[in-house]
Amino acid sequence: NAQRPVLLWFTGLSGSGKSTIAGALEHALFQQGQRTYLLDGDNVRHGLNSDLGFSDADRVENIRRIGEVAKLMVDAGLIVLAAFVSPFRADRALVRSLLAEGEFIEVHVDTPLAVCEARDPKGLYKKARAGEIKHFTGIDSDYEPPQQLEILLDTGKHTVEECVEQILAYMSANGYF
Ligand code: GGZ
Repeated sequence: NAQRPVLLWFTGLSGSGKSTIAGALEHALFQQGQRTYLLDGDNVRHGLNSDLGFSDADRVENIRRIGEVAKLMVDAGLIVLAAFVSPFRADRALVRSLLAEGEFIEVHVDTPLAVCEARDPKGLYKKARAGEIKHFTGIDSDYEPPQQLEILLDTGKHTVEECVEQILAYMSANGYF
């Protein structure tokens, strides 16, 4: 029952639940004995990409580097989970193109802006509305929803646990474990 290495790419707005769902999925995979690694802003933007901000050009470079690192981890045999806003379609397509067929699963955490803004767990939307943060995704910077995707998570209708179950079902049905 060996695992098949893959990159699960979570895209969605700030506050959409990407990291929460990816973290819960990683926990479930760990319980099954799978070897995983979770890449997110907390372990990438403070280190590898600490020289990058949130201009369009910096986001492009952020995603490019993460894609290259994730590819190395997939080559090492891991199930890699990446949770980044990754607002631009072309950047997600570039990461997809780095990986072999079936090694990239794009997951859209499709939480409406109004819901993310109402949650505002870090108070960032409030600051963005006040003009204290510039280029904030959904406010004054674009988010391009996926057209090419493997999994759509309707977080308005489903709990975190149900979203995790949906992803596990996809992975099982497609022979990842
Ligand atoms: C979007 C921003 C911004 C701006 C800071 N726009 O909810 P969070 O806090 O924890 O997740 C967001 C995170 C986005 O970093 P990513 O590396 O995922 O972005 S990208 O893929 O676009 O490169 C948010 C915080 O950083 N944050 N400023 N202007 N999110």
